Amino acid sequence: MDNAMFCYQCEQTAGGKGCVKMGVCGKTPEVAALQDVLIHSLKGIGYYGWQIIESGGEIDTPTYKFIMDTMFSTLTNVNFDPEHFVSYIQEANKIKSQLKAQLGNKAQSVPSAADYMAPSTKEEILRDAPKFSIMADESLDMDIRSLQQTLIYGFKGMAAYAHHSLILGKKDQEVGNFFFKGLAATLDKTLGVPELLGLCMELGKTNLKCMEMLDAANTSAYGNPEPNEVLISKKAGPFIVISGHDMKDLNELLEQTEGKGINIYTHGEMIPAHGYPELKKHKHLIGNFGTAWQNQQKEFDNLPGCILMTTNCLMTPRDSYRDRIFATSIVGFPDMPYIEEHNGSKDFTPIIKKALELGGFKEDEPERKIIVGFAHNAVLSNAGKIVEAVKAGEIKHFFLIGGCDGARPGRSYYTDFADKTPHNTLMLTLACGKYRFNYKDFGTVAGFPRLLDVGQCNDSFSAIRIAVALAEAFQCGVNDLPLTLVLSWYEQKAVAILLTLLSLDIRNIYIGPSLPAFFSPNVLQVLVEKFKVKVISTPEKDLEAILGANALKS
Ligand code: SF4
Ligand code: SF3
Repeated sequence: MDNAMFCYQCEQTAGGKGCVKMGVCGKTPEVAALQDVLIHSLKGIGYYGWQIIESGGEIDTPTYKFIMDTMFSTLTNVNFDPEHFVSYIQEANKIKSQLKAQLGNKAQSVPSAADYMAPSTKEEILRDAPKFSIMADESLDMDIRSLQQTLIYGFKGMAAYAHHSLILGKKDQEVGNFFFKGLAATLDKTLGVPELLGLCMELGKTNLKCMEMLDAANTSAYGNPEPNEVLISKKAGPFIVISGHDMKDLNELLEQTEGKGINIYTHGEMIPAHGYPELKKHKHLIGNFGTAWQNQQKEFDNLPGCILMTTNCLMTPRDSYRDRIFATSIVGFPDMPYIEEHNGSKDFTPIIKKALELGGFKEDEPERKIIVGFAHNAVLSNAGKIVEAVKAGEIKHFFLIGGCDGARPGRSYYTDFADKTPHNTLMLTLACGKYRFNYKDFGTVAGFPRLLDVGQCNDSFSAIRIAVALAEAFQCGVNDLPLTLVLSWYEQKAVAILLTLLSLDIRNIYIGPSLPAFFSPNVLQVLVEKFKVKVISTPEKDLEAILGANALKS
């Protein structure tokens, strides 16, 4: 195959336009091409699945699971292993044949793209792949392409949430059905800009439902998060660092390491685990190691313990820790040891053995701690106090500083922004962007820490729930609250969340550090004019615009 690839799905895309030779994330042209074929195959599955749903039929759980897992696997920094994608593509062929058989002779005007069957070997698939590259159809209107890709990326994000829910036994038919409807729509040449924009809003609404399901899945399995201090310094002894977003993997790992003299540290987006009663009850869930994903190569360098990657964000491992990093679930990297699931459970023995062999940290560091665990239940049990503090003028404004971190220098905006927020304001944080400033002491306001961490990107529902409850308490709309959303986007879960916020008609969202390359100028104009989306400028200018010139002095 030639070396061309095209991917512009994440914020760090090359030159702000698209990765064309090699992904900035480390994705190879081979993996990019296989992902293009997989996504194309999923569109065809979407077509047949939607026909079945429309004619009154149902989609079975294995097919639902396949869509969620495979879409999630194509998210940035999840899976770099060509072999995983070849087997997903082969499975997609089988599923499509089954759906065709299930539909029988009810199929109507089947678009030829829906009938695509990938060849069986990797070499043959790669020969086919250029036809399915994002830019393959040069005649496609740029706004249509932009909205089709926005839908696909929103689906990837929502697939991650649906995947996590399903792992904990929760599935939703409306959410599942919308995947088929939306994927089918990306093959429908009759849809114009208004229809595709409508589908993006429908995706946003469906994603809210999906995130609510995930919240219910997590809280019913592990209890409602409660404020808890987390150790962020090292303790002597063997250890395993668990990264990603999967609470079930963490729970199983905690159970299998109980009494074995191994400490478990969370990493990155796993830190909110320390708020869940059923997880924090394990004493050897000792603390959190390291910071956000983009620092992992430096932080894992020569680590005397093991790392388990349960989801994103994985970077190309350095040789100094290649022998001690493990993948599971939808994560993959060529030659990286992989922990399989058998009958709903996993055997972490190889990681446990290796962690004991490596011996761990030699001594304790001086203790440092931070607080996590302010999800909706913890915040809203204080709603009365918060409302009173706002009425008494003690809390003047709320900021939700949410989203992902990344390597771009422009991301220092969020730390500077947090530093410059006045003392009579309260900050809520979400996702991994908080690592840039969550170790700082921002003091208190009205008896609350000024920085309250709501959780992972997976907990965005919590933030929405808090905003809606505050709006009810003040008898106003969310847009009339003294609340500003300042978002940093990096990967496709942020796309799904942005669509959810827009579908709720939340205005004046600040977004950065740069805009998605897949938004065409016209699509961007709609976002700016209709939803008043704002691109970040400088913390001073933005804070002044939000609070007024005098507020900054307080
Ligand atoms: Fe480039 Fe991002 Fe695509 Fe990786 S995921 S290839 S960095 S656009
Ligand atoms: Fe972070 Fe990868 Fe998005 Fe879950 S872990 S927020 S970037």
